[in-house]
Amino acid sequence: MVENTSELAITVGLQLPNAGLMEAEESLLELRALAHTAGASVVEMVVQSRSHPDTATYVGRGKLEEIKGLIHVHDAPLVIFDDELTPAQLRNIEGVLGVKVIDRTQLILDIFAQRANTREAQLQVDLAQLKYLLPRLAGRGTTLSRLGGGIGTRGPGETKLETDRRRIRQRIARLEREMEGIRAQRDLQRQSRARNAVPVVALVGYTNAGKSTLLNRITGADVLVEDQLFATLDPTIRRSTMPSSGQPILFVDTVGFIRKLPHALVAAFRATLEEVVEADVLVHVVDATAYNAVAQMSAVFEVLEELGVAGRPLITAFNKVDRLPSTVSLPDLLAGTPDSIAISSLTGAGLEGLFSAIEEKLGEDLTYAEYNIPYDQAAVAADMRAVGQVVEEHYTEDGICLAVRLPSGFTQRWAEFRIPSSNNPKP
Ligand SMILES: Nc1nc2c(ncn2[C@@H]2O[C@H](COP(=O)(O)OP(=O)(O)OP(=O)(O)O)[C@@H](O)[C@H]2O)c(=O)[nH]1
Ligand SMILES: [Mg+2]
Repeated sequence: MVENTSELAITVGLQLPNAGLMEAEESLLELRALAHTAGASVVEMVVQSRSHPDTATYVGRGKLEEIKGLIHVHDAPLVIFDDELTPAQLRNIEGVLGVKVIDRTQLILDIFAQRANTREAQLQVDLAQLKYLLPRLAGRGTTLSRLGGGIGTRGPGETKLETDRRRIRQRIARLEREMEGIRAQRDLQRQSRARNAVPVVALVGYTNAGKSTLLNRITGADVLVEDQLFATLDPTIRRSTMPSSGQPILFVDTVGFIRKLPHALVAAFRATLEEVVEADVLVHVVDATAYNAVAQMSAVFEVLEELGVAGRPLITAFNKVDRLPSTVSLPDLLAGTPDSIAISSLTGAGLEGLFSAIEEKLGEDLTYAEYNIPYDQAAVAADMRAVGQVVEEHYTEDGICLAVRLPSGFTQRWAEFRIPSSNNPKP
């Protein structure tokens, strides 16, 4: 859905005191890549060094006049700011510049809108867009007429975003109800997976790190792989088996993260990201060839924290080592990150190492307990034997008595069968 004729755009960012010029430039380069993904062509990148963003206009007034001049020089109809603007900033800047102004959040939302091609993804993006739009409607009577086309105006399944507050609220409520239905459906699927007692490994990481390539490589899946930001929006779950034990295992590929990922989007994608939240182990896929790999890693951790899974067992997989530039020291990367390994999803190098690391992580947090399982639920005992390490097993009048070490994800699941005070770890 990318336009044939790309919109010319000027990007604007700030260099704040606690950030180096490098960081500001990296952020703008990434903004340029995002703009390109959305179908814009960046003709000029403006950076201003400031102690803090101007509350009224983000950059200073003088800078704004300078940008106005650049708009004239390039005949550029679009200006993109590198941070989320407040409703007031957006209004003021549009007033001065007189062209379409969007911020990083809107740009990311726009890319998601272009790429959403399942009902669930569309719902989630719609919801995020409407929530972004709602507080920004006031006083934009004239500029709203521009919601006719181009970047920042696309909504999935809609030709035109609603402009009336009351109707937007109604639509948000309706979408939230519909999301609730999808969430319930996903819950059921997860519960059935849980009953099947298969551990889940989620692939997480920065956009374009190679998560989908890794999933395809491991499971023979057929997920779209592209040298583009946000190729994947919908989670894909595929079954594989541990090469050593034959133990079944599920891999989940999901949406990539990025710096300054809009909160509205994280919130809206909650249903999708539940798959990550429920995972037993996270594999953090890092593009080791990225010039800003370390910054990308911390951006990923920020989102993991927001999802409440920062403490989950995690393996870092430095990917794309088949084409590592000479400037990157792999030993340094590995030494600086606990539980990390080097892989190439493209060539398959290092994948046995990845599997053993996963196996180790899954086994690390085994919790010992004793369970009494009624005979009419013998399937539960079979599941326990499959995922855990049985220490002792005998049959009583009431049922099957199992002393077993289970991965922590499973202890909660079978808590109803646990024999009270049987949690003292056995030597
Ligand atoms: N050289 C090399 N390229 C790789 C490797 N893994 C992935 N790539 C390339 O990196 C690009 C992004 O790969 P994807 O698998 O789509 O990345 P992703 O993490 O799923 O990206 P999003 O879905 O956008 O979050 C593609 O062009 C892949 O071919 C690798 O090990 N080596
Ligand atoms: Mg992907």
